[in-house]
Parts: sequence; C-alpha cells; structure tokens
Amino acid sequence: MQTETAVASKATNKKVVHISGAEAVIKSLLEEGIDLIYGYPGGAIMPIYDELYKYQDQLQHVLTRHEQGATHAAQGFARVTGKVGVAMATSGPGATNLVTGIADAQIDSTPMVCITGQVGKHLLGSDAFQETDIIGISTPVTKWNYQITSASEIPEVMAKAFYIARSGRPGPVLIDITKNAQIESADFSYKKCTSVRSYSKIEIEKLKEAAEIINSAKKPMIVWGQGVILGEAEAEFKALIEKTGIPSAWTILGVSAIPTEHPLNVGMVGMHGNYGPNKLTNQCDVLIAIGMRFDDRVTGNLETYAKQAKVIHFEIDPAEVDKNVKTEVAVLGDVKETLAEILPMVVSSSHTDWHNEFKAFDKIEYDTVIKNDLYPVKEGLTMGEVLKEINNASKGDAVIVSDVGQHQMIACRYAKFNQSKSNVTSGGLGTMGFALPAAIGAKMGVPNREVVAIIGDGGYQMTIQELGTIFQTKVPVKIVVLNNEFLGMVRQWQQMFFDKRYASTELINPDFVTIAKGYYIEGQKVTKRADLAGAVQEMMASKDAYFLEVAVEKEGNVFPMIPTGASVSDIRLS
Ligand SMILES: Cc1ncc(C[n+]2csc(CCOP(=O)(O)OP(=O)(O)O)c2C)c(N)n1
Repeated sequence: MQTETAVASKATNKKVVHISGAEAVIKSLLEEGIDLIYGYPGGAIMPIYDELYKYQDQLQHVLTRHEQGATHAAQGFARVTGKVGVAMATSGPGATNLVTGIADAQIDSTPMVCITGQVGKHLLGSDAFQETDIIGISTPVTKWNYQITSASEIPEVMAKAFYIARSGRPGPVLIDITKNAQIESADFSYKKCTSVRSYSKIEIEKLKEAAEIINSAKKPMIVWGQGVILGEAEAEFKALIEKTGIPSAWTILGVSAIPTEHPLNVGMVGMHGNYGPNKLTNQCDVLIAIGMRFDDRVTGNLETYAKQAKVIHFEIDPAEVDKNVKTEVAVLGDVKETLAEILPMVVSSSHTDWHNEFKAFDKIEYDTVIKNDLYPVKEGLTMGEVLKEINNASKGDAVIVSDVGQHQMIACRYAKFNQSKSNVTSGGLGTMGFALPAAIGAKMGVPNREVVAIIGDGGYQMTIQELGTIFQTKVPVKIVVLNNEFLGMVRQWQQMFFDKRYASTELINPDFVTIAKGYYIEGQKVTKRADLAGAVQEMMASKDAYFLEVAVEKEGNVFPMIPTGASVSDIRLS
C-alpha cells in the first residue's frame, strides 16, 4: 500500500502518492470506476494479483477457467452495460489465450481493456520464460496497444487506454506491463483522459443533402446496426423512423435497439435474414445505413447490392465510408448527434404502399419457413420452437446471448426484445465458445435481468470449462444447449454445397446433464415436444444457474439463406 505521505500536486491539485506500479494499476482501475474484472493469474502478473488481494473489497476479480473466457465475459459485461469490460492475464500463454476475445471485440466494436503481465524489462527479447511479443501479436486486432516498462508511465497510459476503448467507435485496448514496472515505485496521481483525437464536427451541409434525398424518396429503406446501440441513440433513431415512416431493417448486432414488435421493424438483413428486407434492398430507391458497416454477410455479392439506390451512410468511423458500398452522402459523426440534427429536416410520411410490399414478402416467408420453424408438425424438435418457448417465458425481457452456428441464426431471427442492449452474440468474428463466458459477464452486468445463453453442442464444448466459473461465482445464468449432434451450420453447407459429404461434422457427445451436475448446476434434457414448455418454464423460474439441453432434429436447416457470393435478390427459402 502507500509508502509515503500524500502530497498535493500544484499542477493538478490531485493527490500524489508514491506507490508500486502494481498498486498504481489497481488505483487506475478504481479511478475509472471499475469494480469488476475477469482474469487468470501467472508469474509475470503476480504483483498485480497481490494488490488485487489487498483491494478485494473494492475490486472484484472473477477467476475464469481460461483466459479466453475472461475476454468473452468482459465483452458480455460491456455489451449489456455500455461500460468498458476488463480482462487480465499473465505473459506468454496467458496473453495469447486472450487474442481470440480481443479480435472478437475489435470486429464487434466492444469497449474492453486487457492487461497482461510481461517479463522484466531487462529480459525483453531474450526468449525468457513465458515471454511472447503480445504487442506484435495483438497489434492488428486492437484499437490501441502499449507496453509499459516503467511504473511512472502507468497512470497516464491507463487513462488513455480507457478513453480510447470507450470513445468514438469503441474497441479493445491491450496494455502489457513488464514485471519490473509492477514492482518498482513511482509517484501516482490520476487524471482522466478527455481527448486523444477529435472526431469530425457534424457537417450541416451533408445533413441537408441527406434530408433532401430522404424527403423525395418513394421507396426508402433503413438498415441500422450496432452503432445505434453503441452511440446510445435509440431514442433519436426511434424518433427518426417514426416521423419518416421508413421501413427499417437490422443487422444482427443492431437488433434490440428498438422493440422487436415495433411496427416499422421489418426484420433482419443478411445471409439468414428475412425475405422481404433482403429482396427489397434491391428495389428501394434510397438506402439509409445507420451505424452499420456493410459486412459481406449483410450485402452478399457487392456487384449486385442495392445498385439502384442512392446510399446515405450515418457513420462514426470514416474508415467505414465507401469501404464496401459507394455512398451518395456520408454523414460522419456520432449518431446520437447526427440523427437528432436531421430530425427537424425530414418530413412526416407513412409509405403505406411500400410497407405493403414488405408484408407480401413476410407472408411468403411465414408460410414457407416461419410456420414450420415455430409450429412444426414433424416429429423432431426444431430450434425455432425452443426460442418460441423462451419468448413465451421471458415475455421479451431477457438478455439472449448466443454462440455461433445455426442456433445463433435462429436465436437472432426469433428472439423477441423489449429493450436495448439485449442481444449479445459474436457477430463479425463468429467465435464459437463465446456464449457461455459472455453470459457470465452479461449476468454480472445486469444482475436484475434474466440472461439466457443459447449454444450449440459444438460451441458449448469449446468453453465448457466456464461452468466452473459459474459454480464458483454462483452467477445464475440460464444455459440452453440445442443439441443436433452436428456442427450444424457447417453440416448445412455440406448438405447444400458439398453433396452431403459430412466430413468431420458429426459429434458424439457426452452426457451434458451429468457434466452440469458435476459442477453442481441443476438441469435436464428434453427429447419430446410435450416436455419442452414445462422445462423452459422450470428453467426460467429457477433462482440459480440452470442447464437445459434440448435434443433437436439432427439435420434441420436455417432458411432463408443467401448462398455465399450470391445476390441478396437470390435469397432462398429452401
Ligand atoms: C472457433 C471456431 N471454429 C470454427 C468455426 C466454424 N464454424 C462456424 S459454425 C460451426 C458449427 C457450430 O456447431 P454447433 O456449435 O454445434 O452449433 P449449430 O450450428 O449446430 O447450431 C463451425 C464449426 C467457428 N465459427 N469458430
């Protein structure tokens, strides 16, 4: 703890104390309002863990069972709270185990600070025990990274790390701290960082141009993404769509920004999105993209994507503008501000005929796909009916955390949401193993909300060890494994595009209920439709963590589907 009496600094009027680098790290976290971190200890970070022990009444450390779990838990926490998630690991293998989660946070713009221990400064570059160049390794997948080699750097670098992680387009930051910097002492005084680089001022001319195009559009369509949620612009967004009456579709990370049942919500775009919004992307005259980045899973073949439309792009990151899709007008800036500014410039409308075109496609999709997913008459249980029962039990109030694969697409297509920041999934990276640890972080972030993880039998086994974290922390997450005994999404592609050659996609699984019980987590397996609703209700009624396995049909497929490289117009219903 403190080794010298505190003295007032003339420059900042903040207290200057002389403390170890390790303690400076903890104090910096406290200054940033952090009271919960996820991590895993080891030699090169032991001085920081020793300080954590002393500060445990102010800063909770959750010991995950793998460093990847720590990053996903920090991501889950960040996604539901809008705050920065923090993960910590030792050098070498501890640090490299963080990389998947960091890459996931980078592509999904999740604010996260990772702290890694590093060998002493005098050993850097000597292939010392557990030395790895985590700065080099993480450079392409971090928003910023930095190696601290002296204790005196800690407060300023930590302040910068948190500012960069949460400002503008959020993202992950990694701070690597050599062991000597943790042990040696230095003066400490903390000043929060308030700017690193400035974001462009809103250009009123661009807003006027955009409003003019929107006002004269006959068939305008909005596609919104996670930017609306990250920018906390839900109210501004809702006001804009309600005034203009424009049909609005979402990307997988954007859903929950407005309630699912909102009449202007026309569904999901992209590979397994809804029929109408995908088809009509190629018939709208104006496409207004808000806080989304035209991912290839959204656009399909760019050569045939919305070529007839004038594209308006509301975006905070200039690097995203004209990257994949050429825009007519780009409105740069924070959507909370740009959407508020444009609201008085747009005229009220309802676009009734145009909405009816969406409804006609909805009917086709309902009759050919949705009815069979949600109300199947065949014997095998579908993933869709499990989601329907979860909706019935949650009434749309739960946070849904999904893993990667068929169940993810079904979860995002059918889950109902009443409030923002409720859909947590690995979008851009598609990281199997994400959901179980992310659900832990989500539940800790919003303890008063129900958090339900929807996971495939493949992805579950990638981070199944985090059941240990659930048991130790007693975090009451609900875990639903949709078991089709296949790596289902890959199997679907093999069925459709590789003549049903099921190469290495069949899974022979263990008894998952017994494994959960081994971690003292109650659970059951459902194999019959008659037992499903009751089992889901029992799970939701439980005050503790609960494991529900549902044996779903083995070769169920997710439709609609835009085959890779095909046009959004060529979306298939079977
Ligand atoms: C770490 C990782 N490895 C491989 C993949 C490729 N992949 C995408 S979906 C999928 C199958 C997922 O199977 P499962 O978890 O059982 O879910 P299902 O599709 O059956 O719902 C695979 C292997 C991936 N996304 N992530």
